[in-house]
Amino acid sequence: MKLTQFLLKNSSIPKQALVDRFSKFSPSPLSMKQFIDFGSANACEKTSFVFLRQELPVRLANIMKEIDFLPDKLLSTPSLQLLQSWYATSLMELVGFLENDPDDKTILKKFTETLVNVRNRHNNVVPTMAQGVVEYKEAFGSDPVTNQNVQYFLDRFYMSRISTRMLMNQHSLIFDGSANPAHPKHIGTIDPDCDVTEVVKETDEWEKSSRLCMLYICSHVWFGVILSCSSAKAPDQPLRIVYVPSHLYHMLFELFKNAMRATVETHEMALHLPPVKVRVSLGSEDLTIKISDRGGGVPLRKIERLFSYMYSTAPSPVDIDNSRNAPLAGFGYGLPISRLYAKYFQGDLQLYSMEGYGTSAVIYLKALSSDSVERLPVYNQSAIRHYQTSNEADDWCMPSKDPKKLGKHERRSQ
Ligand code: W6P
Repeated sequence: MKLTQFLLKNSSIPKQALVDRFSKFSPSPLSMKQFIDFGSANACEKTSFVFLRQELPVRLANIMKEIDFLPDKLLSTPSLQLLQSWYATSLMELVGFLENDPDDKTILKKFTETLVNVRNRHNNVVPTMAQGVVEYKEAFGSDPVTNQNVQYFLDRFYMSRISTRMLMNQHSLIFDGSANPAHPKHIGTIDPDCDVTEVVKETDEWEKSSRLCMLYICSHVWFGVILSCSSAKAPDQPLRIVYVPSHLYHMLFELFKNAMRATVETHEMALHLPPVKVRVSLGSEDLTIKISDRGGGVPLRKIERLFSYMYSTAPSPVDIDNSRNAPLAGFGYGLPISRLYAKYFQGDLQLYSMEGYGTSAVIYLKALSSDSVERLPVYNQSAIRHYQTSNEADDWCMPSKDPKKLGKHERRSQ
């Protein structure tokens, strides 16, 4: 009997033993070069299989350990129970391949099928987790400390998910035997010559033709996107990097959506909307994309919230009542997850806003494939410390809400 079947049938072997065993390994981040090597001339399905049957359980087990640190009241929600069962099942299915012969072609085929199964099983992880957070928030509220913990966890949890999906997609796309006819040069999801400017144009086209065309037509207002490119070394050349176009598209789409929404909402009566300006620049280290709108901006105090998982799920009734005055309510997970995509290969996504004027969203990507290495969470003592010490009081003074109390120097107990 195979180990998987054995484990599935014998609850006497606790799955916890597997989680413990594989969480002791640190995940091994791959560079773009390694991703490309797995799928190039020297592509070897056997090597990829031997790597993944160990690495995927390691990445799953590392994050499963962190799930255990969530508040009990969140863990006990049906959403989190379901989600944990998906992780446990997938871990067991993958571990089942550890004792198989890598030279057996049928095993390799079965492994690819399993990867597709695992990926599909986890398709709804993001909304399921979000549902759990909503349920928790409705029942127990959302204090700053919980928000901070949930933020720390979900950034790591979703980053882990992005990474395992990347691994599974690469293997299944490269070794399913058929090249990508639309993009013969792509290696799985990676474009070794990703023309960033082209992806910007595609995103803009899509955004205009779908979501906002109603607005354009109804209000007879036109607004455009002005795109400029610059490269220090090779002016007028396409700006190319090794990248995953779908990740770039995801980030750009989210930022365009927000920029256009802000523009339309702050210029409702205007005949001409100020254009969204995009600048792409390739330097020796960074490929930077700046998307600037004149949509009225966001006060600094509220910027962090745009990235908050807890404050952006299910707007409270107050937000709904104020929705006319709160154009930026209900952002969902778009921004925080876009930032994770940027960070996944050592980039970043930042917002610079001037309240009363507009906002610039900047995506930083690594220009060199040798710098593009996966950024992965690891379950270790420092991670544990994060979950255990965040109940301490803040070490910065609270500004007094009531100026009359100034000078009384009350000590607030936290
Ligand atoms: C805004 C708020 C925002 C978020 C992200 C990107 C652009 C913008 N513009 O007003």
